[in-house]
Amino acid sequence: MADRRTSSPNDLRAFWMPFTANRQFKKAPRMLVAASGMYYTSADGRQVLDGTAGLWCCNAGHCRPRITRAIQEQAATLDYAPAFQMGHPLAFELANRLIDIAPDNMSHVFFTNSGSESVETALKIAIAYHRMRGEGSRTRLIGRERGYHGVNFGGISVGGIVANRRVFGHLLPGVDHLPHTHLPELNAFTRGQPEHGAHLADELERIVALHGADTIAAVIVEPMAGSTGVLLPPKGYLQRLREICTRHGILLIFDEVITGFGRLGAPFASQFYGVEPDLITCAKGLTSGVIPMGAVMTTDAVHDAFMTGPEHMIELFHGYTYSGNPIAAAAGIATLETYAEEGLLTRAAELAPYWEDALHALKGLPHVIDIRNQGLIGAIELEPIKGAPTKRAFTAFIDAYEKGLMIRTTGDIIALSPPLIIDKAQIDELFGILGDVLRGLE
Ligand code: PXG
Repeated sequence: MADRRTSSPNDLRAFWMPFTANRQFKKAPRMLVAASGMYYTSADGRQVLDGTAGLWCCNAGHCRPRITRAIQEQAATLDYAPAFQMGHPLAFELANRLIDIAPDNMSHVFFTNSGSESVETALKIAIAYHRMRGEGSRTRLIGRERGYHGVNFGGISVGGIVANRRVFGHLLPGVDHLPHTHLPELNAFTRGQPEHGAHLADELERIVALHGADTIAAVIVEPMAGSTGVLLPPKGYLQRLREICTRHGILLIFDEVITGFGRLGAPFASQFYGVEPDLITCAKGLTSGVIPMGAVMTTDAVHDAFMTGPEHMIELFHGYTYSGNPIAAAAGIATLETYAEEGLLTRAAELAPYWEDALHALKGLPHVIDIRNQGLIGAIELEPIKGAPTKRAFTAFIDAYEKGLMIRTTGDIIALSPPLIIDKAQIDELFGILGDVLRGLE
């Protein structure tokens, strides 16, 4: 039998890869075989600096011993426990620890296995919440243009990325969208939060006037939109959104799948921006990306609305086989311990000025039309090649990988989100390579 650990499989046909140019990849595969700290090892034996924390998830860096050990020990102690009508201690412990670092108004946690599932869960809780309170007409969901909320039907319905929606039929009915907040003509090359655009939150008033507040269950936004190319909230925007939701009895959901767990310099973006939503979705950094796990956090008010009726009855008909899975919970606890021990949930705030200067020093390089940043996030927007959108950024991605740096691209935007353990020398290394890549672009 072939060695299953081989780094060069000889047949790539069966695996239909997610969000990947499958044919291009299979002609020139990019295989990773190991990782440690800030670096991947490629199949051809090169060290590749991780400029993206995997897919925005490995916030503690790679193969951290405490997390590895916790998973190994848990797998040998209690591998699985039924998630429904049974419990195990680690899921309760992780929920409590999450609430300890969450915004003050959060007090309950529902576990899922991914960001997409967290989004579906939050949307369902929002609609059911109103129903529980006798406001069953509130079923409408409001998302935002250029929003990304995962790939399931609820998430792509409230999401606003056309390629993720276009070929999948009618999606959910009763959904409307706020305008996105990307105003490059006013805000290009802003450091941190842009000055212009808070007024775009008032579009929610227009949507309320159009549909009636009594038909709207929730508004869902990413406090900082990651996938669509790092779109920061204009100053005052999130505050206004919060005020309008409160005034009309609409729940506000922050999708913190990317911003959760220290990315901006506080545990959650809600704390960073000083705005408290009614529900928070998270995943990714919850286990530093090591084991699939997500969560929805919510307030007493939302949770308690369900705690009525006879006590032997299930209050919320929703959940997953792997909700709060023991091995995922062990990974989550070890991850939060690693974050606490190393101060990682606030480290981005310390490094942000250095990061910002290094990133904005790329201004003036060929084709760079905007640079954006917050915490340990950065984006470089490139002028698209006429008639071939995305090609320039994709070329940069391949070239960076070959030069020893992992970046992400979306459209013609390069996104950066390194593990929160990155140090200043590695920031210099990252922007050194990226500068070379940009200077070489046609
Ligand atoms: N919400 C947000 C805000 C996300 O960013 C999801 C939900 C879905 O999470 P799952 O775990 O179902 O993938 C995400 C995921 C990228 C990139 O490069 C972003 C995500 C995933 C993969 C790549 O921008 N975001």
